[in-house]
Amino acid sequence: MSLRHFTACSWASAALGLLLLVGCAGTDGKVIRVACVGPMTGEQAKQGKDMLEGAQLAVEEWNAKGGVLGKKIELLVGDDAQDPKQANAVANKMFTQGVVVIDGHYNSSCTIPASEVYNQRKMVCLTPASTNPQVTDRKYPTIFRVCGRDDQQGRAAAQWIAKHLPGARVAVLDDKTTYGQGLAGEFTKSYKELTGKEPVFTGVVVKEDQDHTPVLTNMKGSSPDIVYFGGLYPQGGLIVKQMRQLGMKTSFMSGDGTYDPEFIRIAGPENAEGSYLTFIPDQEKLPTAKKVVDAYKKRFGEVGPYSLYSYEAINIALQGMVKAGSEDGEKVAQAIHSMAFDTVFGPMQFDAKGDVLVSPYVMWQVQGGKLVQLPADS
Ligand code: ABU
Repeated sequence: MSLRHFTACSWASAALGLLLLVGCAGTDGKVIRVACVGPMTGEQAKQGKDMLEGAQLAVEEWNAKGGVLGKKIELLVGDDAQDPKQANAVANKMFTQGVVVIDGHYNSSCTIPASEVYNQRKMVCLTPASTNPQVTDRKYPTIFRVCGRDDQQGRAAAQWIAKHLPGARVAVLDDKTTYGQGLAGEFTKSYKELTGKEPVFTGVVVKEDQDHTPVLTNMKGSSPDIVYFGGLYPQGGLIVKQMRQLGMKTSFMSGDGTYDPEFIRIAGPENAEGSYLTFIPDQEKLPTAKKVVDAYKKRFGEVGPYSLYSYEAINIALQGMVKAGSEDGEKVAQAIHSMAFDTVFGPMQFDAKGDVLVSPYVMWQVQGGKLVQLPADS
């Protein structure tokens, strides 16, 4: 497999220590280019690495079987640095490179603007991780989402609180990002519907800040029993750490963007203990995933939250290409819409918007310094 990496502005050494080799020319027609695009550098680089490893595994498997349409698959890597403008630039750069399939992005705030480019250029894009509803609500025919949506996971969190902590005083924080604000909004909407109550406090953290104690001090004055956070693990970890430094015993709940062992490391295991996070059921325990999980661990080590979604984003796109018998983005997308896929997550099909038909969310909790899936009835 040939692996290439660029940033939008300049060729540079890659996040994973890979060297850049690509010029500005498109493919010579002898290979099919696909790209994994996400935050390969910066505080979310762990997510980019997870996505890339999943994509690498899938491409290696396809190439071992002879590739697609008689051609080898070439995997390019794009770093959007979690920045919407950079995401847009990388999207355009991928088009000029002759890339026909995008596995990305991670951040909804990147996938949404970049998918304007992919839609215009008729490139197939499957995001493995962007959960904001807008990604697919625009109904662009070549844009797909392999994971679930924030209206689903926000509601799952609110249902859990309504059932298990009915008398709790609930605060809501978000990080003002497309994802964080959207998720907190979906949670709040469902929480109000289900309980008839308002949050006792709402506030925002500035993603770029390291010190969230001003807003947490304000929140402390409302004496919340639990805070729901719309945002990602770097900020989630700091919020929990700083709540404990302020002497707050307030429980913490968040979503898939905080679901990562890095959350526990940043917060500190004692501080994170008991925190709740919504995510899918344990993917490593799925019988359908065993072979791929074993291969992934042997090749890369621990499976990340979105490693396998990235793996399947590539597989689905290439199966669509085989069925279409063409690299044409519109034809591949039509094929994907018409197909049922056997994936590591089980059977997968897409609705007219490009969302998966089934996307379960369950509650996880930090117990003994690890993420543990709670039983369905707990
Ligand atoms: N769903 C978590 C990844 C972040 C995002 O959707 O923006």
